[in-house]
Amino acid sequence: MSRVIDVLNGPNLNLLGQRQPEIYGHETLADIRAMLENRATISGIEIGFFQSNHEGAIIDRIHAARGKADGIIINPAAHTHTSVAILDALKTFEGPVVEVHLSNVHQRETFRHHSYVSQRADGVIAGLGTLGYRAALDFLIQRLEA
Ligand code: CA2
Repeated sequence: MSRVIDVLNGPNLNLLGQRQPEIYGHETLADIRAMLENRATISGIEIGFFQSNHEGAIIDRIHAARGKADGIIINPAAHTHTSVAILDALKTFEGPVVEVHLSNVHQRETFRHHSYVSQRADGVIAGLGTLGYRAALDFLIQRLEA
């Protein structure tokens, strides 16, 4: 049975590549998805890919990943800094979780310095742009193959 990594993206990330390229770069979410799918295919892994502007939809997707996905990569976007509900949902997921941020949140406003999600994440990547998603996938593949 093929392994599945679910990649979840929070609010406004659908606009990636269209606004604020000085912070978030020029690549779109579709570019990230294609890059991850290419990498995953080599290892016979399936990528689930999801973006929502709604907190509840992200929580529903995390619940759906339980018993189905083997790992989660999540960029919760602004929910990172506010959402105990996403943290609680991730605590119900049994596999490894990597939290990714395109920007270096620690160089930005102080309200971005705290993440609720980090308490559950096995790893946290910030400031590497889209490469952060790729690094997260490499980590999860290595964990799955171990
Ligand atoms: O750096 C990241 O990946 C963030 O998770 C992005 C969030 C921000 O609230 C976090 O503090 C850090 C914001 C995502 C907004 O995405 C946009 C993309 C294009 C244009 C405008 C916003």
